[in-house]
Amino acid sequence: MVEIQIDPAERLPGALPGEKVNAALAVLAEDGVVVLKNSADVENVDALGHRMIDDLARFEADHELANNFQGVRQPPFHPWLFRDLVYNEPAITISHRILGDGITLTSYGSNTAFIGSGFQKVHADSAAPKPGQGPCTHIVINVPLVDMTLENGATRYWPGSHKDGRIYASNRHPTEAMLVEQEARRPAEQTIAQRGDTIVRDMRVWHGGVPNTSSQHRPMLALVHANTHPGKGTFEAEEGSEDFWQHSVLDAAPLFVPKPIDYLTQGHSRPHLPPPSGRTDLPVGNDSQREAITSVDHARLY
Ligand SMILES: O=C(O)CCC(=O)C(=O)O
Repeated sequence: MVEIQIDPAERLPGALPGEKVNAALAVLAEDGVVVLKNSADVENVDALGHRMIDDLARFEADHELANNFQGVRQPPFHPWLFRDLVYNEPAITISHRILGDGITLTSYGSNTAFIGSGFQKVHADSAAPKPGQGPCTHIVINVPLVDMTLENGATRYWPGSHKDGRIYASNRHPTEAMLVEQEARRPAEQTIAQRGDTIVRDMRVWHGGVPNTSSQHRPMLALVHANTHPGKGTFEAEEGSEDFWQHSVLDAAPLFVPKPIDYLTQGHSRPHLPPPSGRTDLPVGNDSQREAITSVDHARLY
């Protein structure tokens, strides 16, 4: 996995030097994944990471830890919203260059490899773009909240698999034969990364969670950038945090929920709205939310 070192001064808006932007773009075009080393403040990572580990301990005292890899979500309210984690400037500079103007943050979720978790089915999170949709439609910024190691389940991915056009919106799982072919072309790697790093991934890349054999849960933020404006309400945030979800390049589409928000029982960060009456075949939410949600519908991948 290719790593690009980010100096603290380069974390400011627009401060990433052109040669590092170009290097990251070249790696994303070739591999589909790049790590921006030291691009976020470790103190903020640890503050949120400790809070999530505490939340998980409280939650699992009287709940089953199911829904592996979507995990238990991070608190979407102050003081747990950190600018350099949610709006990581080096990562935004790169996704903006690929996705173009008019990009939207459509989720504020997490993937947690629980202790003892197994393999997740290999999948891509998005399909090939249609003509006119640009080189790709979705990029995810993963922020590890603990160091990601072979033992605790650093995500497995197949470099270059985003160039294989045989993934469709209706079925984002490569077949066994496709995996054998891809493995021969370029074998799988794992996202070994440290606290303070951000992992930028073209969401067409084939990937999947792997077992966490360590004694600690492995939380990781998942921030989806889309090249569309899907309308408001693609993820839940608590009322009172409205001021936070503003950025000059990356629009955001939260549904603001009255306090106290029930963030621990959600799948990813999707709204908790009931389906329209009589319909059980559709994801929750209204029409525009459903459209946004189904375009990156992690829940259907399991
Ligand atoms: O948690 C992981 O390691 C991978 C999960 C993931 O990327 C996904 O569910 O799309």
